Amino acid sequence: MANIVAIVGRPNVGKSTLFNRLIERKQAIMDDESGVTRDRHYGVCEWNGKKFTVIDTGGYVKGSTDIFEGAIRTQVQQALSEASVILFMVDCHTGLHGLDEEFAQILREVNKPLFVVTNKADNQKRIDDSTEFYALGLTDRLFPVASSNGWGTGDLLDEVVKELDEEEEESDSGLPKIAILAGPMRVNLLLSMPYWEKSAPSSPTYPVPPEMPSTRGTPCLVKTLY
Ligand SMILES: Nc1nc2c(ncn2[C@@H]2O[C@H](COP(=O)(O)OP(=O)(O)OP(=O)(O)O)[C@@H](O)[C@H]2O)c(=O)[nH]1
Ligand SMILES: [Mg+2]
Repeated sequence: MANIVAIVGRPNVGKSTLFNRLIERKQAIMDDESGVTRDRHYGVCEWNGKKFTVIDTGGYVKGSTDIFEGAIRTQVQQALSEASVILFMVDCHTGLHGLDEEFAQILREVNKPLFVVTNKADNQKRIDDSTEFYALGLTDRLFPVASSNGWGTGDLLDEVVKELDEEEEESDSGLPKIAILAGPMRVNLLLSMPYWEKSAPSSPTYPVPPEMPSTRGTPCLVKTLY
């Protein structure tokens, strides 16, 4: 199984801030405003020689009829099913929130290694206040961190990598890749894309290398999807 760590939690707790720190890039948008992340973001983290994929998700709001919040819920469910380890992020500055409790109910049904990450532990008082999240009854693996400056993230990662497979990632990026070898018409049909040119610029189309085996028809494209 691929080594995938998903960061989930209610809006505005600092999921994207932790994600960016883990992948050491400012890839996901971080903001004071809630609901900034709407899609899943994938990146690669390496810790103690182990490479793994990290997923940043949108802030989960249960039961809302808002169309965007509904879409975020779907994205979060997908991330939970892909993940091998789950980081449930909460905010120890705001304290235990009703949405944390609602999300905890969902996580109780997911049988995967779980860590509660109490973010915004910027000072000793907040570190101490983090213990209130034991009341969620999810796990005793609770880690106060300050994602904005990285405090505590090393101790968290030390434990997270223990849950990951030893097996090395096959690709350099660690991201899932699908190669499709076929004539353009067939692949376009499969992907419901009118033209290769209209596909995402980040998923390039390559000419078939000469050493690739031929299929019936005229194989001419290898597409790598991220
Ligand atoms: N004080 C403090 N603020 C932080 C910390 N980590 C993140 N923040 C702030 O919290 C706010 C929300 O951060 P985001 O990373 O956008 O939060 P998010 O959970 O991804 O938010 P959504 O995408 O809306 O769900 C931003 O203003 C961050 O700067 C931290 O360790 N300490
Ligand atoms: Mg975000």
